[in-house]
Amino acid sequence: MNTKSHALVFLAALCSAFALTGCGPKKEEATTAPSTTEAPAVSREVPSEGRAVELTANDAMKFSETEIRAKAGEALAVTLKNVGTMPKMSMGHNWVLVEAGVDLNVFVSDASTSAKTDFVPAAHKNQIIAATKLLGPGESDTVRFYAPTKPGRYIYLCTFPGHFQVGMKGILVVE
Ligand SMILES: [Cu+2]
Repeated sequence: MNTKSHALVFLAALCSAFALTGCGPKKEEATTAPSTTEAPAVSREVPSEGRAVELTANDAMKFSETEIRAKAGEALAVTLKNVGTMPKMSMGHNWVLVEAGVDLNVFVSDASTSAKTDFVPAAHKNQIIAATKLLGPGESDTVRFYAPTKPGRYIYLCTFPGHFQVGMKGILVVE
């Protein structure tokens, strides 16, 4: 009798411990549904909507579009979809638009050591106009931003180590 009630007390304690540590439903990451987020390392004004521009990235380390045209100051909503099948750890992709005049060698070198921030170099955040999340196979992300007000050619790239060097880049032409 005594043992039994002890067991019950123990069980009750165990249950409340679980309740405290949280056994509730876990938040699941959507892997296929497009998500709209603000850029991870950018603190700029974000338009509530923008002209949709869609690109894909693949296992061959190429963007489907290597040139995007926009009007100065235009609100854009760029969606990148990773249509590859290789794991994110070895073949992740993102889309990062940088300011004109940035030393890309330094930028890319710093990006390659920024694994903790998904290869978006925090030290260069002021040079980043927009950036999607780092995407695994089948994932997509949309980033909204205002195109620069100054006409010119702005480089975008994937900052996953080695991808820029093999040509995973393009140009936003602001007119
Ligand atoms: Cu890439």
